[in-house]
Amino acid sequence: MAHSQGVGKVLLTGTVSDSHTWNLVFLELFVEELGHQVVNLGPCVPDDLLVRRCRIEAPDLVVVSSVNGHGYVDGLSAVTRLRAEPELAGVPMVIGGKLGLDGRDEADRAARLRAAGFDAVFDDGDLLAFQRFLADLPAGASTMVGRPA
Ligand code: B12
Repeated sequence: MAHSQGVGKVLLTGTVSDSHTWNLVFLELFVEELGHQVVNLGPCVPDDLLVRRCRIEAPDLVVVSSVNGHGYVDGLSAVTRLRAEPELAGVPMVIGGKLGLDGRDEADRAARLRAAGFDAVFDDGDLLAFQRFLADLPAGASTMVGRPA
């Protein structure tokens, strides 16, 4: 597999209601294989904890994974909370996995997730598209205040 240039630190997280873990293990290995450093917060991460860890870790990218069918609702809550913090408003953030239960209104829900602040939505967990997104992300893309040069 061709390695993209590392973007730096990737913060990987499950959503607040989602207890699945193998998706996170897989993604951690996948992203590391592409040359990036990964901080894996694990499953069932509340929005406040995500915000706290973003402040501490200063990630270059936040990756949200959800497969339990509540990804749209949980993801909307997480991105709204993160974007409300001025110093985190510019951190690139993506979501993917199996985001809904019924497969209805997927395009509409993905558009709402983007409108709320996600930079990309990978429903059905499109790993090739995700790999392309990582390769295209400029190093130090985040605009966090206080980030070392
Ligand atoms: C194992 C499993 C469990 C185990 C989890 C154990 C563990 N430690 O993780 C247990 C038994 C605990 C469990 C519980 C539940 N589960 Co479950 N589970 C599964 C199962 C069989 C496999 C999941 C797995 O580990 N896959 C292996 C990993 C590596 O693959 P993955 O999860 O698909 O992730 C891949 C992609 O989605 C993608 N991806 C994921 N996230 C992201 C993010 C980005 C950015 C990108 C690009 C890609 C990406 O990359 C991954 C690798 O390819 C699936 C069915 C299936 N065959 O997929 C159901 C499944 C995920 N579970 C399901 C459900 C509904 C539940 C429960 C709600 C059941 C219940 N009523 O209690 C609970 C969830 C409770 C909760 N609070 O979250 C549903 C979800 C339905 C949906 N989304 O439409 C599924 C699909 C089963 C089904 N067909 O109904 N589950």
